[in-house]
Amino acid sequence: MEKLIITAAICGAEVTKEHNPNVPYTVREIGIEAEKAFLAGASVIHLHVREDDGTPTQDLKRFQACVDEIRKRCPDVIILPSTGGAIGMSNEERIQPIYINPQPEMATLDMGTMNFGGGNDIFVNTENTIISFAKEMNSRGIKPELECFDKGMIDMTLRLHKKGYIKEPMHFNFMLGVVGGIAATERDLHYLVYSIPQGSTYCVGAVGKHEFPMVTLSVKLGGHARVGFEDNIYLSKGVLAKSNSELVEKVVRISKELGREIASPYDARIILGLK
Ligand code: KMH
Ligand code: ZN
Repeated sequence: MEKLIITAAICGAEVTKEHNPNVPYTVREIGIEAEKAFLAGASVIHLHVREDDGTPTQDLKRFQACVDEIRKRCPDVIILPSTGGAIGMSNEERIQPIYINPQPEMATLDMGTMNFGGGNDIFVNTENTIISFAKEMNSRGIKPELECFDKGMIDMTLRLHKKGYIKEPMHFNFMLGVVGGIAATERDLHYLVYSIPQGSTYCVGAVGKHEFPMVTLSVKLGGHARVGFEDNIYLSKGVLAKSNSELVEKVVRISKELGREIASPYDARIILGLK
C-alpha cells in the first residue's frame, strides 16, 4: 500500500488555550508545534494562524511570519494554508494566505456551505465563492485540498470538475463528525470513499473522540490521515495531548502496526503530484 501521508492540523480557528493550554497562538509556538509534528512523522502542516491573544486571523503578514518560522525549522515540510479561516470572515480575508512567499504548493478549498458546530454558525461557501477561489489557485498552480464535510460536497466537486474548475488528480480531505456535516461512522466513511473518482487521493480527519477510529479506518483502506488540535485535543479519553506531536506519534504507531510506512515530505509530493 502507498505510504501514509500524515497531515498535522496544529492550530485551527475554533479551539483555544482554555480547551488545551498547548494550542499554539504565537509565531514561535506555531513554529515549534509544526516542527514537533514534522519530527514525529507529519509531512503536511495544515495551517491556520492566530494573533498572540488567540484571535484567528488570515492576515497575510501574520501568515508570512508563521510560514517563515516553520520554514526555518523544517524547510521540507509541505505547508497547506487554510482558505476556510474562521466562521464570519469575508472571502477577501480568507484567500489571503495563498499569497505567501514562496507560494504554497497546496491550499484548502471548502466545497460547500453548512451549519458548523451547532448554534447559529454557518460556514458559507457558495458555488461562486468556490469557483473564484479555485480559479485563483489554478492560475497560480496551487493544488486544492478539497475539503468535504458531507457527501454533497463531493457532488459539488464533481460538478465543478465537469465545468473545468477542478483538475485531476483530485485530493480530498474528508472531515467527519462536525455538527452540520456527515457523521463519523464507518458506513459514512465508506460512502465518501466510494463516491470519489478513481485515481483520486484522500485524507481523513474527524473531530474529538472520532479522530482515531476514523483515521485508523483510512489507514486500512489506503487513504491518508489528518490529526491535530484543530480537530481533537485529547491523546486518549480524558488525557489532553501535550503537543500535536503526540497525536502524530499515535498515528505513526497505528500505521506501523497495520504494516503501512510513513511518507516523508518527498514521498508525499510524489503521491500528491506536487512539483
Ligand atoms: N475553521 C473552519 C470554519 C479550512 O481550513 O479550509 C473551516 C476550516 C476549513 O477549518
Ligand atoms: Zn482548517
